[in-house]
Amino acid sequence: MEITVGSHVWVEDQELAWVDGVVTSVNGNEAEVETINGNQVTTKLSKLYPKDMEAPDTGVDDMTKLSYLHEPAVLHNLATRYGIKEIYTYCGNILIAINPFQAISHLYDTELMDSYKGAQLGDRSPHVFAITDVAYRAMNNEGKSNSILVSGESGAGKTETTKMVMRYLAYLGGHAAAEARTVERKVLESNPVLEAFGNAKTVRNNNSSRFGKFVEIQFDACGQISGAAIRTYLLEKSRVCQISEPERNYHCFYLLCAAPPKEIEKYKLGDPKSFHYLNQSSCYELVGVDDSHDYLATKKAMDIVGISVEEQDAIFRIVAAILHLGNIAFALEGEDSSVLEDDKAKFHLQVTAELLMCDLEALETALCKRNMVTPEEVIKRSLDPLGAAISRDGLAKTIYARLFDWLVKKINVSIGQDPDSKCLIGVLDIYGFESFKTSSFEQFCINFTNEKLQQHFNQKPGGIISLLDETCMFPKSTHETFAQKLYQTFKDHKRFVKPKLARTEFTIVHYAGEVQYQCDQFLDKNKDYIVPEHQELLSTSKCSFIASLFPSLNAETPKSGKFSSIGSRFKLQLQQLMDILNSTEPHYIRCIKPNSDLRPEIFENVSVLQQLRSGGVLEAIRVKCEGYPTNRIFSEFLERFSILVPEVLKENVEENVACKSIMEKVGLSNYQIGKTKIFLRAGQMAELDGRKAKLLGESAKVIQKQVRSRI
Ligand code: AOV
Ligand code: MG
Repeated sequence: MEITVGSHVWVEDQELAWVDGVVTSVNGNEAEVETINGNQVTTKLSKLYPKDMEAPDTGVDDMTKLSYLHEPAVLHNLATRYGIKEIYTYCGNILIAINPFQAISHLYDTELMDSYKGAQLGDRSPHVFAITDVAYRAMNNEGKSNSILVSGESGAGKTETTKMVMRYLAYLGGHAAAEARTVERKVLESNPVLEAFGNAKTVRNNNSSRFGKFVEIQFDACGQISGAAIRTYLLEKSRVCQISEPERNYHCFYLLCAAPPKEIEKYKLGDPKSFHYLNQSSCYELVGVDDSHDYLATKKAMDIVGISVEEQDAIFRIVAAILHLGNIAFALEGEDSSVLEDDKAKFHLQVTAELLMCDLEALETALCKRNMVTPEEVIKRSLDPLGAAISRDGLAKTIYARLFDWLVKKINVSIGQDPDSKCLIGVLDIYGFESFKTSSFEQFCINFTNEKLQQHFNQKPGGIISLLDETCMFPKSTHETFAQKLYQTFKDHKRFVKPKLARTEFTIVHYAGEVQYQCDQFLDKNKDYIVPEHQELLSTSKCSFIASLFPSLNAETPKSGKFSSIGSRFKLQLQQLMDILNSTEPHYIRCIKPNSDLRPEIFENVSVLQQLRSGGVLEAIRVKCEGYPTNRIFSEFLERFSILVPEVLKENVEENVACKSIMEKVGLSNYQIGKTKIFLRAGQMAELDGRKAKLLGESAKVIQKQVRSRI
């Protein structure tokens, strides 16, 4: 479209990303624009985008309905809709969901579910229910597995969206008879259980998933839910022992500290502030969350998913034991040995042993000493206080990780698998892309997953994990030698950067932005290692539940003490996930976080745009642009443009013929006429609008002239 004086345009802006304005002068290939925020901007004509002055005030529910399909229009449309609490918008068949950070009334009511059942995509306003309905119908009609992939950065709303997908699937594939309804109830109630043990408050999200989750819902030939399998990916173990301001440890610890007095007494708990694993951060409570209520709710959910009262007791005994374990502090004795620091430490040692039902002395020895195996004999070597604390934290992390795995396994057994199911719908909810002040191995794995899903992975340095494994197996390695190897291997890779002056840091240019990783704990965190003494201690626990978490080693399980790589296993799991996903028909939901304050009604253009760009939404739009990005129903098209060829309306011709005459008159070709709509190439709509504006401008001048001449 020709941009002339008076054209309404979008121009780039540092603060707002794009701002609209009016062209006040054109000089060669430059234009001067007066923006609505009062600035005079001079810019290249090629950097201006036309603004659709006839765009509806309420936006359009599908980006493909935008008259001009370009970045500022997309952004403006989302902002407009967000302003009127329309959080969902289609971009073709991708659903964009912008986190409202507030409950929107009736958005997920049963009545609404009724109305989406069987409706075609686009018949009703955009919604997760609509996408899920499409997936469900496709599965039933074509007998093929489908999957719903929910992506977005941390706090964008993936987990909440996933829960709505699952709720709607339970509604569609649910059973009429109450006694048969247990399968779908178990599927839904697995969420609060896993969230209690696998979610925590982070800087980015008060309920951040610290594990990835793929739920495979199985259906029988009648389209009813007949089973489900939950797969989880790499729980962030380090959080159990180490948290930083203003984050929290896993929810379950706080829930238990807020349990009824009987439980508090039984587990010898008290103020969360008195526990080392919790008091490293001053955040204990979450706004809008009642931990004592959630404790009871979690237990109820555990009942539903089939975790017995005895098992629940053992689970919370372990949670309490971990808190006490964390309070066992050590002091230096002699030159390099350690002893319990004081009476307080002794008390916690005793409580830990009681709760874990293991021998007190054996526990102390397992924490403070290590067996050295020589060809001749086994020598007990003392650990210094730091070594003992590391040993203690290692034990806590191992117990917690095993507990989490047990929960997942138990839920799977309880829900049950349907071996006859031919079709399934997979729902993927991973941890979102994140970058912190200190980004370590966990962030690396999380971002690696996101890359893999974005399929930008090919351009990323492959082989970081193999290099890490190699380093881990070489006895003299340190994180410094690992960093050196990285620098050497990837020095020419365009997505790998060695920061200036860095000795143990490296930067990766991810699809969603640059992240600087600190190598210092990569080696330790990659080692899936259980100290043989810890294994021995817990496998002989008098609590059969605990002993079962540490089964005695046989030939099949890797030998304790031997290196097995967390990174490699994770990579393999991810590959398996990709294989499953590739065998399904995918549907995409893109969650967007509108602001980093987690507050309602704030829409930060720059950040949203960045997410749209990195998440491939704009890319998808560009692809669409290569075809026929814009379409209009004949009558709408005529209403807008018949002014260009007024005769067409008088001639009483067919609507499609009238549309053709308009295009011919303007000299546009390459468009398509459908049954009810005209399909336009990118820019054709703008061209038509330009002509119209010119015509209106000329007629305005004519009128002005006439008025003047009369004066
Ligand atoms: P995430 O799963 O994408 O982050 P969540 O689904 O946990 O993000 O959403 C974060 C918070 O945003 C929730 O706890 C809600 O308070 C709010 N929220 C999200 N979606 C909605 C909605 N549809 N309606 C109302 N509030 C919502 V992470 O797990 O951190 O990657 O790793
Ligand atoms: Mg989540």
